[in-house]
Amino acid sequence: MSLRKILIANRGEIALRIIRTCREMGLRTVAVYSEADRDSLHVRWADEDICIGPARSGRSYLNIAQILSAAEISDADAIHPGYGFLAENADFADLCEQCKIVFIGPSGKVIRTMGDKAEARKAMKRAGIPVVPGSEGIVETLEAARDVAHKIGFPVMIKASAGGGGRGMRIAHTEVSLNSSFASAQAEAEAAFGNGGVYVEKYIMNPKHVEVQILGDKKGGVIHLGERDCSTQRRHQKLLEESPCIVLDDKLRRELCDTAVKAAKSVGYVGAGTVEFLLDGRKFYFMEMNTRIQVEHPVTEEVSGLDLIREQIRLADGEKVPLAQKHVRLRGHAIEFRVNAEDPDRDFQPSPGKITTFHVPGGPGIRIDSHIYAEYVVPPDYDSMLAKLIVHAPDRDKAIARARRALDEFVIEGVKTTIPFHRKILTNERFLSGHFTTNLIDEKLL
Ligand code: MV4
Repeated sequence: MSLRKILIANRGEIALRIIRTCREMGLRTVAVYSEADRDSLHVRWADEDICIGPARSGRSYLNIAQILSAAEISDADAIHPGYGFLAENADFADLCEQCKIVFIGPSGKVIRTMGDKAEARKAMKRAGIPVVPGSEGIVETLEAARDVAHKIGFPVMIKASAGGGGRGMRIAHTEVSLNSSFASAQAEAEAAFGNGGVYVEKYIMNPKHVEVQILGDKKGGVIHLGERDCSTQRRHQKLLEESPCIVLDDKLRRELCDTAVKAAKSVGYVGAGTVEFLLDGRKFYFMEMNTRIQVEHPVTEEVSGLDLIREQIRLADGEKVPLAQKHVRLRGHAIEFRVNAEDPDRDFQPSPGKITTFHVPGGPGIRIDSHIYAEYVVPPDYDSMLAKLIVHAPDRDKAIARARRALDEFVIEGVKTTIPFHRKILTNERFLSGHFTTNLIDEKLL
């Protein structure tokens, strides 16, 4: 290992998660923090800490000059960006390289290609990866959008090329609705991303959202660590994720995972990444590639037995993938529940404030990744995730029983949380059957 000191350009549970692995690897850590995070555990746990600005993330956790200065001052040789903030900022990855600081993630070039969804679609199509029928790249005019729609048939989906996460996205069931939604998708994309480019795809009704975890090294080696089913979302926010996806049989799983490996190899992917697919019966289509460690990575850690942060650091340092594909063993079933400071009875409104009681579940097969503690004040400035509960058991039924037990033990007082909502999901018949799709929560079927 040529690295000695890692700066963590993030906060909250993921900053703690990265520090934990660094300590196990004997690496020194540098925390950066905003004025709102002075009392955070990541500041206390790191070997060194540097304040990088006020609460507003634009001036702290997204402030590239400030973070690179902190790395320079502390003599860090690498930066781990975590997820969110600068994790998928290609310019930041390039600047790290120019400053001779190792960016723990793929190259700026790969981040840039995958960040442009129309570009990514083109690159994948060229590599022989199945994509949803649709336009060749950006669609500039309503007339061109109509031509594509007539070729592939309605319903269609208009998507922002700079997007992801639902903004600048429209569904059109008819030509009349396409006429009005095309311009509004462009306008929303321009407002949200400063880039009004949109493309058109066939709208897949009731898909499953299944994603494959991959690891790639600098020698061109790529392996997968199985899939996660992330279909349980509300307004494009994931609520829980699980592995494996139980509607896949061995043959379909092999096809899906091999396709993800092929996709990663085609772009020379280095590091940990995720290839997202829409699954429609036995057909699957490439949707996006995430070039970061994801919130839900612990689900894959539990079934694979690997430490994905450790692997990210090793791969960034030029080492090979940790094992051959044939030696990857995926065991049992894992589910992650995101516990947010939100009020499920009030349309999931954020509920920041002081935590008065924090009692976490324990026992076999339970993992909690969290940065909060009793008396901690949840600031209103950042996302509302308080904790992740990850359960692991020999099969899905046992994982669900374990989750029910753990959610009953879990006590967080002082703020409203999504714990009661998770208890309710675990009584929903469609969820229990495994045959739920992305529409389960948004259509108020629950
Ligand atoms: C789709 C789709 C159906 N057909 N694309 C949502 C977020 C963005 N990354 C892409 N998304 C979708 N793209 C086609 N051609 C349905 C969705 C979608 C969705 C995807 C995953 C998880 C939840 C979702 C909820 C609504 C829509």
